[in-house]
Amino acid sequence: MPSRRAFILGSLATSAGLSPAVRAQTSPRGMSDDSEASRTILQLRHRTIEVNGKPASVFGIRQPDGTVGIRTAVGQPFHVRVENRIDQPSLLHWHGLTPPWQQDGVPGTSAPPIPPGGSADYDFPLRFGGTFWMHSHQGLQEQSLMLAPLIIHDDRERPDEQEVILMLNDFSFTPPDEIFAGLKKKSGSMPNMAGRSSQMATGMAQQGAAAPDLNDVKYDAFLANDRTLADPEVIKVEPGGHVLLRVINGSSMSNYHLDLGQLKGELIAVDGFRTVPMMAGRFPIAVAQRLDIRLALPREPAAYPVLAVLEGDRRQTGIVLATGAAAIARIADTTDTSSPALTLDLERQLRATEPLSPRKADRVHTLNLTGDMARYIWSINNVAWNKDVPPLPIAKGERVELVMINQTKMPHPMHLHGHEFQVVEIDGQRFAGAVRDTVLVTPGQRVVIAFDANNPGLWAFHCHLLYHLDAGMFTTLQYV
Ligand SMILES: [Cu+2]
Repeated sequence: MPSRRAFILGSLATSAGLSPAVRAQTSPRGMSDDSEASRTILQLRHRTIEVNGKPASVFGIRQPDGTVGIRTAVGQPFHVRVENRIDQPSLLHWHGLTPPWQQDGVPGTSAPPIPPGGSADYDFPLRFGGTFWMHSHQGLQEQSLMLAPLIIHDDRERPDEQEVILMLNDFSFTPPDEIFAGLKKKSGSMPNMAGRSSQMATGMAQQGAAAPDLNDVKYDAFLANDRTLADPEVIKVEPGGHVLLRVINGSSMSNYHLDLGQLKGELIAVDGFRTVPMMAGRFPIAVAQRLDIRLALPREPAAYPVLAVLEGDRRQTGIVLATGAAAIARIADTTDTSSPALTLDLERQLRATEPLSPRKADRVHTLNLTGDMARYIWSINNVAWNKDVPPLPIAKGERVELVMINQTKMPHPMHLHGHEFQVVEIDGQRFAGAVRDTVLVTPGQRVVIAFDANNPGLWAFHCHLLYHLDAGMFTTLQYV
């Protein structure tokens, strides 16, 4: 068993209203006071932001001094206490990290949720640096912004580089459970979904067939660091300076094209893992993915919008990088023309700088991504997940390949917990692609990922579109 001296003890903390006692109960045994003093506290809280001129009740993850999320460094232990200060159970998943499975934060799979007033402790080593994030895996809390950046600094950073974090979110004033109920109720009858129900009967999508279905939730706003383009965050940068832009797509359902405008950026990592650098002005980013992009700013004072355009749509959000006293022009929240759907063109070109060692797969699981739009049921191999679905068997030490075949007309960003994987094949073409934790599988296409079974336990594998996940596009893998 991996080190687990202080994993989730949420179940012990069920006596609500007794936070000091709960804290005492959850303190790991045998740990010194020094060690406890160095523990980073994350508080799950209610907060209010303003969206489209109206107050919006959302969640937030803050340290006691107000710091959002966590910035730490490789070599530091991940030594964290999560305190639940909201009025409902919650549990955080450390997206992209490889903790012991009991600390992975998936309710019902890794650990019970933390009750209101309770807390849970996390202790594990950080194996690698990069741009990661944390989000609730409890119910639909992620839609209400129970999420935050999780940045692990390492030696790829340059001393003269200014770090800029761009967190993207989709936002609705409709409560998430009503959004979900609406999707279930309306999916067969909405005018713009005419014909969907018959087409979506399992497995009808084919490569090159009709246009994909995109954006099945109609959002009120798209946020960049909690703000819209009506009042975007303006970040001061140095003329001629260097920026490391860490983009996190924390949206529940929305994929984007990141648009650097007149700048070009050097993509150096995806999902935290280094890739052979690539210069471009536009990059696709699917739900839950991250992009690390280096920018070299021109010497003239100017304002540089960094925008994210919703795929298949005209709506956009973003931030502004401003040098000196540059005037900031108002940026429209729609573009002139609709953007295309995300493709796998960039994914095919990405190459990991530290690929998995070449090896034949010891085990292959084929996972058809399936769905029934009429009933809004999403599934894997036509099984919508429930507690009776057995975990996919694998064994410790194996090289495992997961073959994902998207038989639906929607794109699915598929996420494996607890392991980094490598993209090794798209539509029959083998290559040593990016190492990452979330890969988009577009309609009709086949994507193969490989990983080493080096972190035993019970692990989630699922579509990261929140309502697809909740509707059943989820399964587990298990080994000891
Ligand atoms: Cu999906």
